[in-house]
Formats: sequence, structure tokens, C-alpha cells
Amino acid sequence: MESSRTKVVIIGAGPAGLLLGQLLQKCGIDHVILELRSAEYVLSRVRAGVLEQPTMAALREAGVATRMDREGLPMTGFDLMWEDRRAHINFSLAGKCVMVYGQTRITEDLMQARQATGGITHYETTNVQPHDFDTEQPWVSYEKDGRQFRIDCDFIAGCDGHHGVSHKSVPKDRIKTYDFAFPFGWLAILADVPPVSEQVAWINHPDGFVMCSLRSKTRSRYYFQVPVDEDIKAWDADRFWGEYRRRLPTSLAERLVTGPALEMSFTPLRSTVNTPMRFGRMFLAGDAAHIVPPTGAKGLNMAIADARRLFEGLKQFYHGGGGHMEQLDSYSDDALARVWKAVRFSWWMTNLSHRLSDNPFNRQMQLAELEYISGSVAAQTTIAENFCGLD
Ligand code: RFL
Repeated sequence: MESSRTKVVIIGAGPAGLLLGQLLQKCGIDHVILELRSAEYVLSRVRAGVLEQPTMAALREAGVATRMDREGLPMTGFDLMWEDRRAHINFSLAGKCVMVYGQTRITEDLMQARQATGGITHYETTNVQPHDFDTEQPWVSYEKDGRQFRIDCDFIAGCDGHHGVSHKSVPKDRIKTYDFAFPFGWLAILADVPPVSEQVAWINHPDGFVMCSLRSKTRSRYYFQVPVDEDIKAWDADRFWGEYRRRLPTSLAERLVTGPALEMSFTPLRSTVNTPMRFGRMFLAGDAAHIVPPTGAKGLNMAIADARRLFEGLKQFYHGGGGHMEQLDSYSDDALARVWKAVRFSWWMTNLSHRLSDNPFNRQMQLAELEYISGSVAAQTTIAENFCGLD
């Protein structure tokens, strides 16, 4: 086995791992990123696209925001629609705004910055395994190109997503997982067509949720609700557009432009929180610690917030004089306080906007709540401040 040493081993090169790496790189703190997939595969994943203000600030701090500031689209509100009704949620009620800028681009910007500054990422590493994280001498083993490696380190950052190895390496009696799976998911299309609505719209249709979203002025991302056991292979772009148009309010259906699918995917909706987010010298960040239904546009923002907070703890340890652990010690509690609020908002938005069951009572409750929101500035303000991110 070939051995080496660094200060921090980051497992996973998604947004959480790459941002943490870039912040450490800027501070001169030695680290290595290990990623299961190839760089091309990581870049091909189409995911989130709505950035809260603290996310934008973190990307600026990491020095990777030039393209975001040039090409990102400011989003000042969104529409909630049902039947022939509409409530506009104006983010100015919360004194904030967000930005539309795709996760793929963030990943690309972070990868380019990493390459330019000489940060080390080993792609296509297999059998990555954290060891001895309960001691002050943790280490990580992995394989690449048929060779075995060992990296000794001070800390391990588990940024390896929901299916990663980090949280699975913790003994079952030391980790508590809270989990709720909705019985439905989202079928999505990405297409180079102008967005059907200038405002991103969340639409409660009696047959299930519909969303009009965008990545730019010429690229749209549309979703609708399907049962979790839907045969996804039975859906091609033509069938998608037909059902999508059918569920849109008439005013939008008339304006819908369709086109070839750049990508189609299915995302099951679930909420999962692994607690705590720290195990000795291993810290979980991003989807490795929690996932949320995308309804509240929180997943990416939560991952970036965790990475930012973990970075502050590591910076204090290495640059604060005397190996201070205070911020690392409070990482899990501080992060979870924020995480649970975002989980709640994502769960609530999902319950408000999706077909929950065949029971008509549920729909009447949703309609009453939507009517209440449309007539209450207080309710709209609550939604705006949660959507834009709680401080
Ligand atoms: P990621 O992006 O999943 O990255 C984790 C990385 O770890 C690697 N990995 C490993 N590496 C080494 N060894 C192992 N054993 C490993 N196992 C895994 C993976 O290959 C990967 O590169 O997690 P991170 O960095 O925490 O970032 C989180 C965000 O990606 C995620 O929260 C959002 O994309 C969630 N999400 C959405 N969030 C939103 O806010 N709005 C959205 O519209 C939205 N759409 C989505 C989404 C997530 C999706 N996925 C995960 C199913 C749509 C989809 C399809």
C-alpha cells in the first residue's frame, strides 16, 4: 500500500467537497479530494439551480463567482398557482433576493479554479474507506488503477452525498437517521426553449404538482409529479410535453414552447437527516448528512452552508493559534439548527403543492391554505424569508 499524509481528506467532489477544497486551498491548508466518479461524469449531472444569498457570498469568498455574477439571473420572487388563481411571493418582503445559476456551472467553476490553483483531486477512486476517525490519527484508504493507497490526516470531511461511504462507516448505534419518503417523485426535462413563465412557478394541479423553472433565458427546466413507482422508461419527450401542457394553467399552456430533451430524469422526493454531523474527527457535510425534496430549492444551498461552516472550524484549528477546536466542536449542533428549518420548509412546500392522496379533504386544506397565502402579506413574508434562506 502506498502511503502519504495531508491535513484534511475530503471524500466527494460535489459542490460541498469542491467548495470546501477551494476555501482550504485559498488558505493554504493541505488537503486532498477523493471522488468515485470521473470529472466528466460529475459535470454531466443536472441538478439544482437556485442560489441563496449566503451561497452566492460563499462562492465569491472562494473566488469562483465571476461567471455567476455575469450570467446568473436575479430572481425577485415566484408564483404559486392553483386552478385559475395566483399568489406572487415577492422576495422584497424579506429584504432579499436569490439567483438562478445551475449547479453544473458551479461545479465547473469550482473545478476550473481548483485546476488553476493546483488543488489535488483524485477522480475514479474506488473502495474509499475512512478509518480510525474516533482517534487523533484518522486515515483513509482507497484504490485507483488497481493500486492501493493510504492517506493519513488530521480530519476527514464526508462530502460524498446520500449514497456515500462516510455516514455508512459510522457504527449504527452512534448515528440516528430521520427519514420520510413521499409516495411520489418528479419527472424532469431540460430543454433549450425559452421559459414559459418569467417567474418561476409552483403549480398545484388536481392531478399533481407542476413546476416551471429555468436555467437561463433560453434554457428551461420543467418538472411534474408522478407516482414513485412510475415506469419512467415509458416517458419520452413527446409524452412529457403532452402531460406537462395538460397540467399547466391555460394562460401558460398557450405560451409553452417545446423542443428536444437535453436531459430527462426522475427524482424521488424524500427527507433524510443523519445526526449528529460529526463523529470524532470525521464531519459530514451536504447530502451526506441530509437530503430534502427539491420543492424548497434547498439541497445545494444546505451543502454550501455546511462546507462554509466546516471550513471556518478548520481555519480556526490551523490558523487560530493553538489548535482550537471550539468551532469544530459546535459544527454539528450549529449546522443541524439550520438544517432542520430548511427540512421543515421543504416538507411544507411539498405538502402545499403536491397531490397527497385521493382524499378530497387534503385538497380542500391545500386550497384554503393557498387562498390564505394569497390574501396575507404575513404569510407571503414567511414564505419569502424561508425561501431566500434563514440567517
Ligand atoms: P453530491 O452533489 O451528491 O456530491 C457527492 C459526491 O460524492 C461522490 N461520492 C463518492 N466519492 C468517493 N467515494 C465514495 N464512496 C463516494 N460516494 C459518492 C459522488 O460521486 C459525488 O460527486 O453532494 P453535495 O456535494 O453534498 O451536494 C448536494 C447537492 O448536489 C444536492 O443537494 C442538490 O443537487 C439536490 N438537488 C436539488 N437541490 C436543489 O436545491 N434544487 C434542485 O432543483 C435540486 N434538484 C437535486 C436535484 C438532487 C438530485 N439528485 C441527487 C438525485 C435533482 C437531482 C436529480
